[in-house]
Amino acid sequence: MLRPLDTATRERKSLTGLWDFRLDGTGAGHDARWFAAPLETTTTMPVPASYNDVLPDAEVRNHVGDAWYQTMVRVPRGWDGQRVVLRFDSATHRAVVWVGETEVVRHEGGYTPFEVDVTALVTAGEEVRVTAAVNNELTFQSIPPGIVKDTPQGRRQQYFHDFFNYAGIHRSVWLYTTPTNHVSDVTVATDVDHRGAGGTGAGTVRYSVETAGDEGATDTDVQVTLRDAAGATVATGAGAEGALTVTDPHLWAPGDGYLYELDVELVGADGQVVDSYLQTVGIRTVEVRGAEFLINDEPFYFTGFGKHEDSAIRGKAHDDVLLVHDFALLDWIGANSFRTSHYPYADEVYDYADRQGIVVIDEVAAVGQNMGVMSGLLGADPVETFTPDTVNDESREVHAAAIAELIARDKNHPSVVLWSIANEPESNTEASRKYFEPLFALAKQLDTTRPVGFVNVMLSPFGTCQLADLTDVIMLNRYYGWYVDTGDLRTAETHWLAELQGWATLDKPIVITEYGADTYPGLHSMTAEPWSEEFQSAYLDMNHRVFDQVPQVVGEQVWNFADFQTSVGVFRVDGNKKGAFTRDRRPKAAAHRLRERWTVIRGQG
Ligand code: GCB
Repeated sequence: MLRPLDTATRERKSLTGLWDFRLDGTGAGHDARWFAAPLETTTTMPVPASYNDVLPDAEVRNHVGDAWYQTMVRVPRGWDGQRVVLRFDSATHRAVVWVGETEVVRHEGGYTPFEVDVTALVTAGEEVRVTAAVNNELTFQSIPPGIVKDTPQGRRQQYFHDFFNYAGIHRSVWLYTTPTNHVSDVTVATDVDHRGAGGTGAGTVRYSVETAGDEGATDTDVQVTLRDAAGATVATGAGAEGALTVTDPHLWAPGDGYLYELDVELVGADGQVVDSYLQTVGIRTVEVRGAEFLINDEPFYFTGFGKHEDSAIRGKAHDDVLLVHDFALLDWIGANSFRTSHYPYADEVYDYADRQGIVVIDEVAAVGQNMGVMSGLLGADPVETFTPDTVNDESREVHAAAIAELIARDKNHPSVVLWSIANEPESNTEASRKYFEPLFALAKQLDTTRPVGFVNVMLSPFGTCQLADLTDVIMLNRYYGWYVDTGDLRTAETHWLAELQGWATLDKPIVITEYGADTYPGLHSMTAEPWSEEFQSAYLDMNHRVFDQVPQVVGEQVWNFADFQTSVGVFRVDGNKKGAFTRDRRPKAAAHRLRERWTVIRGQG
C-alpha cells in the first residue's frame, strides 16, 4: 500500500480537523445505524488526537468500547473520472468505516494504515458522509493483548503494557485520487559494492513495481527514473522490475540522510504518462556479521532511546511540532537512533528519520504477551501466557498480519535497519518457542534485507531464553539497580556484568534496548537515592561502565526519551517517569549526562 501523494497524476485531500464525536460503550450504534444519519451529538473531536484527554471527563478518559466519528466531505469537482480512495493512517485499535450508508472497510490493529476504493460511492463536486466506529477493546487475540471485565460499576479494561491505552483516530485521514490504471506498490532495496575504490563502489537500487486497474489494461509500461537530491538523473530503467546502477553513490548513513528519488511512471501505448509515483530511496547496506552490526560495512553503535508517541492532551496523536522538536532534542543529546517502542509510529516519523539520518528499530505492537511480568508487576490475575484460552493460534494470526502490515508499510525506509517482532514476551518456555518460530520465519521471508529480532525481558535471563537462536540481534531490557538491586548500584553492576558476559558468548550483536530509572524532576539527593535526578545519572553511569566492558554490546537505548502516561498504579506518579526529558520535553540532569557521553561517541564516528 502506497502513501497518498500529490504527483502529476494524483491529488489528495486531508480530512483532518473537527469531526462529530459520540461514545458508545455498549455497541448500540451499530444496531441503531448511527452511520445512516447525522450523528446525534454536540461533541466535536479533533482528528488526529487520542480522545481520552481532550475533554475533562473521566468517562471519556477511561471509556471502553466504540467511539463514533463522523464528518462531511466534499469531493473536489476536478476528481471526475479518477479513482478515489479513502485512507486512514491509523485508528486505534480497530475500526469500521462507512461512506454514506455503505460499510466500506474494517481494520484490526491500531497502528498501521488501511484504505478502500470508494470511487463507486462518491460523485465529484458533491458531499458525502464518512463515519468511523473506532473500538479500543483489547483481548488475548489482539495486538497488544488485554482484558475487558464487566463489573457492577461498569466495564473496565486491564492491559499488560506500561503505557496508557490511548485510542481514537491518531493520524491523518485522506481522500485521494489515482488514475484507474495506477501504480499500486513499489519496493526498493539497495546494495553497495563496498570493495570499490575508497571503500565505496557502485550502488545498486533494485526496484519492483506493482500495478492495478482495468482488467486487460496491459498496454502500459513501467518506466523509472532515479534522481539525486539535486534533481539530476543518475539512472533510468524500464519494466516492472529491475536493478539500477549508481556509480559513486552518495550513501544514506547515520547522520547523513541523503535521499535519491525514484520517479515511477506508468506509460500508455501512446507515450502518455498514465500514473506517476515518487519514492524516496536511501542507498545503504545493513548486515549482522558475528557480533557486529554493520551499516555500510562499518560497525554501528546505537545511541538513543526507546520512545513513545505521547504528549499532554494529544495523547498518541501525530503532531509535526512534536516530531521536529523531538528530533532536534535527539540531535542535541547526540543520539543517532531510537526504537519505535511499542508499536509502529506515524509514517511522518519514518520520513523524517530518513531525512535526518536517524536509525530506527521498528517494532510491531506485540507488547504484553507475558503473564509472568503482568501478574508480578501489574497485579493481573495469574494465568499462563500461551494457552488455547489466552495467547493462542488466533493471536498468532493477528500477530502475523501485524508483522506483514508493518513490513509492507516501512520496507522502503533506509532509516529502518532492524525489525522487532515483540517487546518482552514470555520467551523462556517451549510454548513461547512454538508461538514465535513461525513469526520469525515470516518476517525473514517478507524482508530478506534486514535483520529480525525481538526484545528480551529480565524474567528470561541468559541461559533460559528459548528464542535466542532465532533472533539476529540480542535486544535486552534490563533494570539492574531499579527493579532489582534497587538503589544498590554496586551490587547491580556485578549482577548486570555477569549476565551480559553470558549473552556475549553467543557471538551476536547486543543492543541494550531499555535501561532506566524513574526520576521525579526537581527531586535532589546528596546520596543519590532512587527517584532523584542524581540517582538517574549515577544509574546511567553504572550501566555505561558495564556496557563499555563488553565489546559485543553495539548499542544503548535509554528508557525512555521522555516521561509518558500510563494506566494508574501504585508505582506510577502521573505516568512513567523514566524520561531523560519530562513529558513537556525539559531536560533532567541525566539528559546533560547522556549528552556528554553520546556527543563524544558521535564524534568518534
Ligand atoms: C519495560 C517495558 C516498558 C516499561 C518499562 C518500565 O520493560 O518494556 O514498556 O515502561 O519496562 O519502565 O517499567
